Amino acid sequence: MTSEFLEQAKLGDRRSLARILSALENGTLHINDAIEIIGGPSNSGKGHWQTLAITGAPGVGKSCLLDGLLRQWAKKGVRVAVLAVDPTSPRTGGALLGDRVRMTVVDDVELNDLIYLRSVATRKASGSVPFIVEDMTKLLLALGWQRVIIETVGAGQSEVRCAAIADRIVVVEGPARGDGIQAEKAGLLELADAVLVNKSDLPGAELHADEIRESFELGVGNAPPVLLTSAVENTGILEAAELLLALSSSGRSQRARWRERLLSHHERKILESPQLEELLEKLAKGSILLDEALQVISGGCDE
Ligand SMILES: Nc1nc2c(ncn2[C@@H]2O[C@H](COP(=O)(O)OP(=O)(O)OP(=O)(O)O)[C@@H](O)[C@H]2O)c(=O)[nH]1
Ligand SMILES: [Mg+2]
Repeated sequence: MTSEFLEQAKLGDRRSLARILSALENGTLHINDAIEIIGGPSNSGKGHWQTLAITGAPGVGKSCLLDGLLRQWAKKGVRVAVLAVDPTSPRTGGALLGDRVRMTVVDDVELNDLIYLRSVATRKASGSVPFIVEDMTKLLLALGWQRVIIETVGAGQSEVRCAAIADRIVVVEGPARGDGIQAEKAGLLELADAVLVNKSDLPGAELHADEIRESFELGVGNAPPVLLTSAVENTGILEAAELLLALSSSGRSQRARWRERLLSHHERKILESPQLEELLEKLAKGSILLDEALQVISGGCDE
């Protein structure tokens, strides 16, 4: 049954694709099995990025911006799939419908063949969300989608890790709010390959762009580009779409990103260890030490 759905999904059938992605989400299908059936990645990437994360505070305009960017990319014939991580943000309380309204590009019959939108229901997910996103991304690429965009709110560890699985990270900001660049924001900006300061139609956007550029001057090497955009007035979108499509990785973001990936994979190894239950039992009884348990999980135990 699975192979039939995969076959159909590869031919472009959206319902089959949705089913397969749900199976990954529910843990009833393992990504390696899916890839084996598909016969390996059909998408070699040709030197450009394949996955890009769009991240930033709730309500900065990520979805609206993405709508404009997708339109530009689709016009160039690029096939793009979007994974929106937990669009049921507290701000909008169940925004999947809201996102459908924002993503007007999916109603454009000339372009929507080239676009696929999918939300990742973090509350329903049975495993760790960054891994589910990573697996879904691999599957979409293997099925022939050229680029995968991950939209995630840039707050909270799990969300930042979802961004860190991507080849490139774009941080979306809003106009200045008078609080400068505090620690949490600096942490997110550290991961950025590019920054879009959105809502440039509102006061304070240029000021904030300058603040960010200034903060980047302190680092070594090339600073990531900082662009002003307005999703509602459709300004700066064309430039942003061009820039992002060919975006190279900022050397500066590499360390921060690999740190997140390393932590994610460490966690995955623990959560997916076949001995996990047994080890938890032993730890609870006090019959082994934490170090010993870690050793078993990492395969470093020769018993
Ligand atoms: N003035 C102005 N408002 C904007 C702009 N872009 C988005 N908005 C508004 O900002 C609000 C949030 O936009 P979204 O695109 O949903 O923001 P988001 O970052 O995707 O939000 P979450 O997914 O909930 O984190 C909406 O009411 C938009 O109309 C812009 O460029 N200028
Ligand atoms: Mg959104």
